[in-house]
Amino acid sequence: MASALKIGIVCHPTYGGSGVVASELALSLADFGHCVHLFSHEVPPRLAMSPGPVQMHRAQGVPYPLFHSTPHDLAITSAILNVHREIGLDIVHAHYALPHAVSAFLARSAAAADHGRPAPKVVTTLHGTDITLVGNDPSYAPLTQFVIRASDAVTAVSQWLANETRRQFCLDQDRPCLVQVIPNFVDIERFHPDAAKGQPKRSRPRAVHVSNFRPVKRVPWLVEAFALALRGRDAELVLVGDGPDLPQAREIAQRHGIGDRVTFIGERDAIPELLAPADVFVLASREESFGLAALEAMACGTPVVATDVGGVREVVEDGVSGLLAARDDQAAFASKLAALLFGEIDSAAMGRRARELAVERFRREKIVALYEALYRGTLGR
Ligand code: GMT
Repeated sequence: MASALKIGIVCHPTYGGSGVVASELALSLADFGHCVHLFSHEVPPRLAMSPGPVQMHRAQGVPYPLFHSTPHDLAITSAILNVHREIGLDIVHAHYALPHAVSAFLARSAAAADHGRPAPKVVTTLHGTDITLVGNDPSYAPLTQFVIRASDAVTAVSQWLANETRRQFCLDQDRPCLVQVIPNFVDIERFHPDAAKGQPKRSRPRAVHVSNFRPVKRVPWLVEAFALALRGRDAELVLVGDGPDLPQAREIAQRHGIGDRVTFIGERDAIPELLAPADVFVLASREESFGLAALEAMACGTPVVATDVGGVREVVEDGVSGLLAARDDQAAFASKLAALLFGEIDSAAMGRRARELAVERFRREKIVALYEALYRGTLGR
């Protein structure tokens, strides 16, 4: 049997996206017998929900009057180094390039300078805005490029993101950087159509959306599209999450006279129970490298209506597991949404196909094995 690895995972403690992927990966690797330590400035919600044997290191740093803000990334670097000195980490896996790949790189450099046990290898997983909105800002771009090149292995969550990374950061022909695609994954037992079982029957069709309501998710645009889809018919839109665009989205619902059909229920842990009974999951992002919430909906047997941006088409197959609309075509988005809400297209049949595709392509065991193989390949064992 292959030996167990000692793995450090560094991530943002976010409700969605990279925080979910990193936490689920940590828990799965621990289930598979590896020794896993997770580093973040807070306990990520997905980790907090699980009794799994991952060792959590909450590294926040201390505030000091000279600091503009508390450099928690330096505290994370120190925490990684402490664990490495104690047990000898094989791998430090950074999720989201900044600041985590920098923390991992510094910890590797410091460990090498110890001249004790071998320094850990650094694996960096790119998630999306760490390349597109944050990483390529001129104030961060040189460092983003450096840590991508300095990592022992780099992965991206979609082919689209891998291409974007190469286009924006790997321009030097003499020093090519390899970016391997390892897509996100879903726990198909927890995210299951049965999560809808036992819930009271609804009187009207329902669309559901889950996000962090940042401008890139275009939640106000989505509420407008829902208003367009209704055209006098009755349906509801349930919005799960919180973030800066929530007040504007609420105001738009009121302005369109659909305040009683749009519900803002805030951040929830019961995501499968919210996704499974819905007729359609909606995602109207301006850009999206993958769309993890869409995959979770598919696993619950709920078809997706989404904007055709970034890596979304690698997750949602247009006409099979959902329907895609051009990014700024609100009328097309609305009519595809209406087709699934009001029975022009059989939402249950499309949902069944969505579930099959989620199981076939993105189930947890299949994708976690790819990470395991990458770690072993990087370590040469
Ligand atoms: O990059 C972000 O916007 C944040 C990130 C996160 O941490 O929530 O989301 C990204 O990573 C997710 C997990 O890999 C992907 O499913 C999302 O598509 C991606 N978001 C964007 O590209 C906007």
